[in-house]
Amino acid sequence: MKLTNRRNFLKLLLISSSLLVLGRLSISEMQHAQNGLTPFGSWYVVQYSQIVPDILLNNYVLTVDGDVENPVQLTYQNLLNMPSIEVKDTIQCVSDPYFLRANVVWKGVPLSNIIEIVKPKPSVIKVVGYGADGYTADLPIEKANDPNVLVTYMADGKPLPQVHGYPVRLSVPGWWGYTYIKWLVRLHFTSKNILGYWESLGYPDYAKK
Ligand SMILES: Nc1nc2c(c(=O)[nH]1)N[C@H]1C(S)=C(S)[C@@H](COP(=O)(O)O)O[C@H]1N2
Ligand SMILES: [Mo]
Repeated sequence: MKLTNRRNFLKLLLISSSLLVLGRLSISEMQHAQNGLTPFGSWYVVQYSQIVPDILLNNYVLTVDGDVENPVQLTYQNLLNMPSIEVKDTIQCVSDPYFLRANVVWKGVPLSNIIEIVKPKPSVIKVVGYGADGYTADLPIEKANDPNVLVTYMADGKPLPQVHGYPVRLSVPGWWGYTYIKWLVRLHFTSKNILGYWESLGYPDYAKK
């Protein structure tokens, strides 16, 4: 092969192989890349046990109780009927070397709206959240009132993938991933200084990144 032919051949090879790579990206993945979002469903998974709860929508109930005037039990449909917002966010594990983070658009009900409904007593200092896997994390009441903290039921316009907390999780923009309780089933308002799972092991209770 002549040198120029060889160059052209190599060029062609390069072009066709990059086309192949492009061909593997779906349209939604390209849109994600444009938005700076992590391809849907391919972000990192961290959980403290082997259990991945399998929750049926019809059985789903979020219990909101504790030192409140008006405890409530919210079904999935109740949550869908409440005002919601979308927040673009980076979820990031506290032990992230570089890959335990993902850019996601969350959709859900601001926790502050639920706080208005249940009316915590003035003595309340914490909200302790429980996952169906037994996981817990706590939020100081000031952070719970942050309008971007969501009781989340969608990621990137789709229902949450099961490993990421289907059907409902908490998202806490600006704070470490361990506060983003997956498979969220209970929010307990308390006047005691209760610590969640990682918080009780020494991770910051005020989990600002
Ligand atoms: N129920 C439950 N929620 C949880 C956890 C868990 O073990 N159980 N792990 C937390 C931690 S440490 C992180 S970093 C994030 C990871 O969320 P992801 O798996 O959706 O990326 O979930 C948080 N929420
Ligand atoms: Mo984490």
